[in-house]
Amino acid sequence: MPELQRIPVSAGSEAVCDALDRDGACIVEAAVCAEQLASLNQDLEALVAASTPEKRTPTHAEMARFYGAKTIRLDGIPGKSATFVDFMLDPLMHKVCRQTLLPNCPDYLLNVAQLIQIGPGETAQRLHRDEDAWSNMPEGSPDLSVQAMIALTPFTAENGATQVVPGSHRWEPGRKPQAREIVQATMPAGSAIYYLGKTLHGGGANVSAQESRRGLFYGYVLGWLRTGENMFLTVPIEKVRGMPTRVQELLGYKSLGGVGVVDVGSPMERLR
Ligand SMILES: O=C(O)CCC(=O)C(=O)O
Ligand SMILES: [Fe+2]
Repeated sequence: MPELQRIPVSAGSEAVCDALDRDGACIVEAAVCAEQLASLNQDLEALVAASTPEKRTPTHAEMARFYGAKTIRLDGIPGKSATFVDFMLDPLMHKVCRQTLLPNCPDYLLNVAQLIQIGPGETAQRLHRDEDAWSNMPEGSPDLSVQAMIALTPFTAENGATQVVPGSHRWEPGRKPQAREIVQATMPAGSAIYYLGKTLHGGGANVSAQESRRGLFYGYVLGWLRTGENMFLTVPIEKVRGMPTRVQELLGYKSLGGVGVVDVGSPMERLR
């Protein structure tokens, strides 16, 4: 039975990078301190309470299934939690990004920062690689992304702890995991699972009667995974609203699967 290495945050980035290199994932114990944990939950509590899975705007059925029927997702967390903005400067993730991403880019960018609350009755998310968001990358491409899922509430086998397939970051294309190769990232609130964009994983099923599992999912990508010009800032949105649909799409207001989303759905909603 494979296992995820559990690394105390005090062990530092080398231990984390070694585990990521070997297993593609590891658990960092107490990745956020008790005060930050309380404060992250406090910043986001009211927004979660005001949200439901139906409030999202996925572009098509497959994305809706991927995001979950009983799962609340809030994106754009830096605009919603001042604590998260502070936490973005926490050195551990940056040391990991330096080692994993900087060999292939001059700097990296925040790729996603999303609260994911899996409610009772949710089924397991399909196992996937986050890098598959950029489909058609040639085999042997460098690591495109690094991410962490911080447990904001305890992650248990019953409430939907993330499922992970250790070692799958090195698998040949098409290899399917056996049940015995899948482990769950059970951990107390405040711990986090770090994983590479090439590692197979997915949200777990929540079979509990009434316990929601709340996680904060964030990560970084190679900084050149973007357009040359930043059209969102160079072309005022009020002008974009009056442009032909195809032009709006070409300016970036069309999401491609999970890439370029707003409220985990189409940015076109912002133009209506
Ligand atoms: O909720 C989780 O545990 C994982 C979610 C995930 O992998 C994703 O949405 O890409
Ligand atoms: Fe994922």
